[in-house]
Amino acid sequence: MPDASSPLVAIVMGSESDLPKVTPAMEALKRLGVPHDVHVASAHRTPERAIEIAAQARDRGVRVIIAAAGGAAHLAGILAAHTTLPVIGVPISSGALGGLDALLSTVQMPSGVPVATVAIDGARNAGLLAAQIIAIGDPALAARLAELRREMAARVIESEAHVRRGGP
Ligand code: RP5
Repeated sequence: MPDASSPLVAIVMGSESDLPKVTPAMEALKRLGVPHDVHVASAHRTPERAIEIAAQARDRGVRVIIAAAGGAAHLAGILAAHTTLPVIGVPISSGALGGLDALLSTVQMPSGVPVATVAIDGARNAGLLAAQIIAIGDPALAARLAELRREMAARVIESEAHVRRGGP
């Protein structure tokens, strides 16, 4: 039975080796106060476990799933096939093709089973997008997201002043 501390976002990565590139999603969710948990499950090496995570997510109170994988990245797709929760795919750069393989494997879903795919190694945006989806029904979270945008804008404005003063 979900309670107030139950994870709202489940982050799934295909391998522990993906962790450094997935961490920005965790940091974004932590900054915004969105409870989340983390799983390692592979569409190819542990397909039953990946399916189980997707199939159980809604009953655990999860509202959005983030799926990060590299190479022939079928993780987001297999999770999306086993839940109607929104799935955000993060293609991870690795190997000979530098993430283009993962991007195409993640983004090119068949009609009827969507995966919202962010940029290669775009885990931070995946975390922010998950928070924005949840904020549709959470005004306090929406306010924290708006504050984050104001901080970002202030940094850009400050950087312009810095550049005009002569740069680094
Ligand atoms: C993918 O293969 C994983 O998501 C990872 O990006 C890549 C390499 O995995 P390891 O061989 O490092 O476990 O399934």
